[in-house]
Amino acid sequence: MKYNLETLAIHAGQDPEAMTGAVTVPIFQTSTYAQEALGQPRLGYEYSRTNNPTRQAYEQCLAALEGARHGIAFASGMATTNNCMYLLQSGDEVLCSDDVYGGTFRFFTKVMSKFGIKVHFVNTSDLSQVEKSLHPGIKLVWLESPTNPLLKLTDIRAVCKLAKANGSLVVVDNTFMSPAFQRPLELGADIVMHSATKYLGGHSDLVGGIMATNSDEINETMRFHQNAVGAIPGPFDCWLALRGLKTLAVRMQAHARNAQALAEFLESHPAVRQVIYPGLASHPQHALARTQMQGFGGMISFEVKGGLQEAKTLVESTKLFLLAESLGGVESLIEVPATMTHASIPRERRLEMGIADGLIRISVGIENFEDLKADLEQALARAVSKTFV
Ligand code: P1T
Repeated sequence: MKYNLETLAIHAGQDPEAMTGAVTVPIFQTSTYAQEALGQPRLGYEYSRTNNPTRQAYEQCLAALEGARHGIAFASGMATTNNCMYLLQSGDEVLCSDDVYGGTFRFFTKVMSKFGIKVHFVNTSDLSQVEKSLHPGIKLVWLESPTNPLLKLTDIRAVCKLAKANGSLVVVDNTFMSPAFQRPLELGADIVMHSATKYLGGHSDLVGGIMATNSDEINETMRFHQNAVGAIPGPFDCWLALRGLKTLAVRMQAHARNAQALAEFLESHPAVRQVIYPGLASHPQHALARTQMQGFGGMISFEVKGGLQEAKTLVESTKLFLLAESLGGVESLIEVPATMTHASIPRERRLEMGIADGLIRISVGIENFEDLKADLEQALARAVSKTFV
């Protein structure tokens, strides 16, 4: 029987526990497992870095949601990115979307460069640039779509075709969409990865990462490195993530409903210069968003009239929108990428890419829409002087 995402989120990998029938997967908070005899573990569990039943349930569930055969969990989104790099050899090259999470940019430029991996940052929204930049040395293409924080989209299916012809693997960071709204493996990607800290966990109470693939070969290599390198999540964090997954579909609908209405409100506000949200007709890739994604997500970026000072006043004036890094939790958050999540990108490069000093990013939570709108309304009034309105 083939089940739909909402059902898989609640049942995949989550049969009642064998001994007691517990309907919720228990937290197997153990580092090791007693063996029947020398070299004979009971059910294949030997040591929790290698395998743990709570982690396994979470990995199986996320894999099912992404339509994948395999899921592999890590201690954070960055640990997942790091482990994907173990698929490469020194001397290999990577083509990466130019607008990515600041930590991803920092990792590629400051860490991987020391190990002989060269990363080329390209506007992957422009297929001709991807085509021009691919060459036999590029072994891996790293896509973020929508990007963080400019919400640029990449035509994943088209880039996968180009990459395949070049013999390159494609990894898609699906953090902003979650499998509820976008399934990159179905579009041809080899690996889909997440910061599980965000929508998968959904409650801002854990840090985690996870990837999924249909390739047995990739699974074997990555699982070997999961154990050999050891950046694994603990059983309690896996349990929290699994608990989060159960409500992923309903949460994503609520995030997207609020975000669409807030984006429209912001776009019509006289103090707002520009709003970026894939669900707006004004988004340059709105048509692609409609075909590639099943929802537009909960992230909005916008600029208020004025500059950094107005942005600062605004983010310090909201009461429900908490001034904090991160995203994807049930509560609404607000931040300034230039000085927070993307501060690790040099200013000239940021400006060149369109991340203005005063750009504001909001992660729209699932609170009442009217309350969220009123909060932004009062903060906008405080931030932007009448001369700009
Ligand atoms: O924080 P961590 O779980 O290690 O995930 C890193 C990461 C990877 N990919 C994307 C698209 C991300 O947004 C992140 C983390 N991002 C934030 C903390 C942020 O506020 O944007």
